[in-house]
Amino acid sequence: MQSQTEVGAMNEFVNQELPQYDPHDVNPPVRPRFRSQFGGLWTDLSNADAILAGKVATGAISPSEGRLVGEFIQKGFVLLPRAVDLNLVDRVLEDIESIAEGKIQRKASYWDSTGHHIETATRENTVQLEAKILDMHEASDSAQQIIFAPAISRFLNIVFERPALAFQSLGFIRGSQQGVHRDTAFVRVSSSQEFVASWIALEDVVPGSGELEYYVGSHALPDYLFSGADRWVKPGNPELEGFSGALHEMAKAANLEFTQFRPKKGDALIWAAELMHGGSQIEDESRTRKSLVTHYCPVDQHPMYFYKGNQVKRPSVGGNFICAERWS
Ligand SMILES: O=C(O)CCC(=O)C(=O)O
Ligand SMILES: [Fe+2]
Repeated sequence: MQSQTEVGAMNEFVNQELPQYDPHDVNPPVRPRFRSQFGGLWTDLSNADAILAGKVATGAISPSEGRLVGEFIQKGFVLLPRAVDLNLVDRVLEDIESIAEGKIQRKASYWDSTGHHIETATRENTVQLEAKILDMHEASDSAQQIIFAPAISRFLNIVFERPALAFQSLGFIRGSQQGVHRDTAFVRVSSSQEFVASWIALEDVVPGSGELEYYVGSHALPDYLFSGADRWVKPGNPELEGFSGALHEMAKAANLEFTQFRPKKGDALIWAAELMHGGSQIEDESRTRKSLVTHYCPVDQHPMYFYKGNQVKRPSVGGNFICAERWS
């Protein structure tokens, strides 16, 4: 037996009024649809609220999980305070130290005065401009423990309705200072809207450190198409220069709130593929902003880098899976 509260979750949808319709028409008056022409998760469907209420009513998820997912549907992100055990965060920090010392081999992507590089991670290059340690989750059990911490894993499984595949992670020691973007322009997955990202704070984030920032509800704004039609941006497309500015304009025209994320160590934020976000300018050069960002899709989907071959999906924590890109 379900409790009254859970069954009650469905009430407002049971006798929902239908749009005006002609009963003799040969087509139905209701057509659930995705906002994006490229599809999405069930949380992106026009009837997501009814599906969510149904999950609560049938006991598939708890009322408090329902509230969390409701927020995600509406705002395009959700905060999971203290999602990760602090001892585990310390172990991930130790692994980052081992990566900087070369005891664990990982690549870092960074910029310097001579351009962009992807090279073996070192203490020096991991603090360069826009430096990220690539796919540390593949080499670190502790990283897998935190990217699939129980609260994160549960949330992923609810929005994906199946196990998650962590297919890309970026370890930051300093703020990224990346302009506002939507990950759907760059992160290529076979079903382009079916992924989310998590941002796990590896330390308390302080003002001026280049905080993550985002427009609340911006995932629901229209698709941004490159060359008028494309989901993904080709490297070197000159439109890329105006991308960030165009997104700021769209979000401002819709009067969306722009927020900076100042989490405590162990807090996690999960955002939808279409949320507009970026890294703010670093005001205080002495500040680090240690964080781990991970992109996940449902396990039956493939990141597009699979075309290179040799990639495998390996079982990981909580019934979820991991894979990683091969950087040659
Ligand atoms: O952490 C940041 O500053 C931004 C990271 C980001 O946008 C991403 O990895 O997709
Ligand atoms: Fe991003």
